[in-house]
Amino acid sequence: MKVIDLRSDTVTMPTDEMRRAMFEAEVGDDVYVEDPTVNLLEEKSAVMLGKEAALFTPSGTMSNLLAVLVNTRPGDEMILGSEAHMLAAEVGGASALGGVVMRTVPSEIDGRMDTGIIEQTIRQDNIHFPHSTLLCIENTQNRCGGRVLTTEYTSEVVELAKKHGLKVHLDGARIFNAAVALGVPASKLTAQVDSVSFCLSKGLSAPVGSLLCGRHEFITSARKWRKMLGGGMRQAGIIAAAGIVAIEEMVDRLADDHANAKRLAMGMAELPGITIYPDRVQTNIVLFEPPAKVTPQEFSKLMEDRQVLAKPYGGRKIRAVTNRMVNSSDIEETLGILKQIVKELA
Ligand code: TLP
Repeated sequence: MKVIDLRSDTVTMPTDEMRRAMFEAEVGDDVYVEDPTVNLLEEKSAVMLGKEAALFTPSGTMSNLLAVLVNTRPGDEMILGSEAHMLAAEVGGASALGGVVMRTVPSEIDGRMDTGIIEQTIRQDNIHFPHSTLLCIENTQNRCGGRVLTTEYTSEVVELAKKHGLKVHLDGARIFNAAVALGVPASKLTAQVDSVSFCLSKGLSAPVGSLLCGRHEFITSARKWRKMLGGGMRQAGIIAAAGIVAIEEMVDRLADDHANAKRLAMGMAELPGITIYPDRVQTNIVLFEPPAKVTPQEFSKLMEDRQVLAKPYGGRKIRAVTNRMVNSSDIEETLGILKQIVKELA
């Protein structure tokens, strides 16, 4: 029986075309910037996100950390949302390796931070205070349920940061989901920020990798930091080749994941005891709460016993992420299974 894996879009397997491209990839030593396939992936990524340059890294976590390391000095303060992935799930790297204080502004249900609160949070010049040097935003906002930040909001935040001399880094692990949801090119959502990271191995289905994009000097500095972190890769064109297929062929299909997520949420809304807000589902992430008599852990175990995987996601929440390995009939099957579980619990 097929396992319907909704734990994350990171579970997507490379396509046949990716495997072919990997097999045929022309490679060189990327530490000498001599891998033509890595160079091509970096050039194409920079263009797609409206930046001067890009750097291929092993993970979104490393790309985000590099943005912190380049833009801050130990003792500085960075401002980010209380639900930011960089705060919640990147092992405290900014603090442990960058010596940076992470100061939060509440993440709203729609993934934004209130700009008034951001402004109050930015430090004045005072001998006692750390310097606020970096503001981080996330699009789509994972822990708020894949919420999309608009171009207007991004511009507003960047303008505010500029006014106070802060750099802005965008954790765009799922920026192409945001672009597809809004029907705009990704560059429209990223042109304003100083740097942006995005992931190849989530909905885009590549096996490994992330890109960090920004100005030439920024990327030169990030390249040096990447080496220090042990991220200097050699014939990395083997994996970059799959990344090129990901950005060229896999973006438009994200709309299917979004439609499946919406259908899943709408179907769940009809099940007694499940708390879900289908209107909040904009991309491929569905957050819901199980009936009150079970914990999220117990409920996801009941799902797992029936071959449907989803993750408890803090508090009462469970997260289901639609992805290329799950089609619309799997979604119907999931809804049937959930209906059965809810009935048995009643
Ligand atoms: N997110 C993963 C992990 O938390 C397990 C997931 O399943 O959602 N930024 C955002 C917004 C992310 O969601 C993630 C990964 C990252 C950065 C980090 O990327 P990786 O996993 O490549 O280090």
